[in-house]
Amino acid sequence: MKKITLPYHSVLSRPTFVYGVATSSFQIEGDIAGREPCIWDTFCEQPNTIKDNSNGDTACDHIHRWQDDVDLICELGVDAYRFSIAWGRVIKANGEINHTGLNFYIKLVEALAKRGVQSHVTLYHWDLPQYLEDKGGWLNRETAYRFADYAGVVADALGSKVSSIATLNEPFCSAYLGYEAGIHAPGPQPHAGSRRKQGRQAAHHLLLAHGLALQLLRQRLSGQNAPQLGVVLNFSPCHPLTDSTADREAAEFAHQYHNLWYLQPMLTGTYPHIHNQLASADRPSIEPGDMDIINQPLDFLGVNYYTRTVFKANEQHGFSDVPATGDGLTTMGWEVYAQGLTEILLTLDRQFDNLPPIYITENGVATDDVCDKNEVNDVMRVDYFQSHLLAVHDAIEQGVDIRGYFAWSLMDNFEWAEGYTQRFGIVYVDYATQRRTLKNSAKALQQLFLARQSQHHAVEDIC
Ligand code: IFM
Repeated sequence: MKKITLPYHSVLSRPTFVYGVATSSFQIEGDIAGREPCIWDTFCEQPNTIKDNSNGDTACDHIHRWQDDVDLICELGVDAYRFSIAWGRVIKANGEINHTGLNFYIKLVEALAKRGVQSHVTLYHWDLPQYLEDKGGWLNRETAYRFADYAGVVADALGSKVSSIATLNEPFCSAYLGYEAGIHAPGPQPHAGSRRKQGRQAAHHLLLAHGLALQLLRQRLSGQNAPQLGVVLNFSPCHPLTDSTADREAAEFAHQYHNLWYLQPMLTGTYPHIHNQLASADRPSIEPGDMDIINQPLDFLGVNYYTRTVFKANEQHGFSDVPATGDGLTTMGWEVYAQGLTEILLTLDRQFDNLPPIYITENGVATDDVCDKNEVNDVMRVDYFQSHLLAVHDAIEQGVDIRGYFAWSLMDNFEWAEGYTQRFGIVYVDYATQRRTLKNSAKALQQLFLARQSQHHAVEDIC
């Protein structure tokens, strides 16, 4: 079986570097009866939205199997587990708290803590309650205020028990894929302006939600047990297809549109300058004071990285992406491009002098896994983790402050518009029986984590 090895002097080998695995609520929980329906339940019911016509009704049935899943997480030897809370499992349509739902997360966090595993919580990983979508969803400014209310409830219940709270996961996907490209829930809305306008408006309200929630979390959670507060964003280096000026400008436009549109307002209170190049009808409505609310201090930035993106000029939209070709693509059709992780980390580090410490909050690959006699030999995933961990090492060596790494994902799960056709897990899920099997990549990571722990204990003994 292939192993993952790290340079032995690396920060990545130190006990203070946090290793974990990640999931999200809608992708694994199931149990729709225990929560309010969300935009993904509605989206899955529409024809031609999900590749295999599936939904999240059962997913990995984590709600019923969470104790076994906690055992699995602990068996891996991780320091931390990153998961999200389903807003609609915690706040009912009438605004009351769903105590059964909230207790589920409290029990989960307590069970992890008992076994020495940190909880890293994300408040919003795309499952907006349908009752809020019915009032306009992220196109309605009020949703941002409801998000802050929800954040307050989670802060009171869990704030002192978790290591970190991230407001949003990948608002790019919620805004751009959801409203602008229309391939994710809820899809573009009739009578709400151009798609670009909808995408930009949704993004602005997500940013506002982030700022309002952070202000409130910061007020309520201080002192010794206060968790680190931050956000999780996805990044992909944007490369031009050719060296032509038009393609290079297209790649720069895409970089600002996709990578900087969220981080820059959070860190500086300003949108990237292509904001001014957009037609005025496509720009988001911004109220006085919004940018100051969005610009809150961050304790950490979560970076999700999967691949790079190549762009070419497109007269109508300014840029269009060029699908990857060639050998060695993942089953998502994505190129394996580990050096892109070092590149984007350095780019951000050089651009923002107030960049907070970074956690790699997602990194992983979908492959064609087959479970044969209880073995899944996912060599490509082992290689992927190996090369991307070395890319993190390179970024650290060049001065980027990176504190942890979370593999995406703990287990195979509902991959949004791809349904269950894509397997990102380090644990194989047989959906017919819900049986979990450690893939060889899980065993390789396990060896790495356990060896690091025993090294640490050995040093402690000597001291
Ligand atoms: O599965 C998703 C996750 O929900 C968000 N980041 C990207 C992953 C892989 O597409």
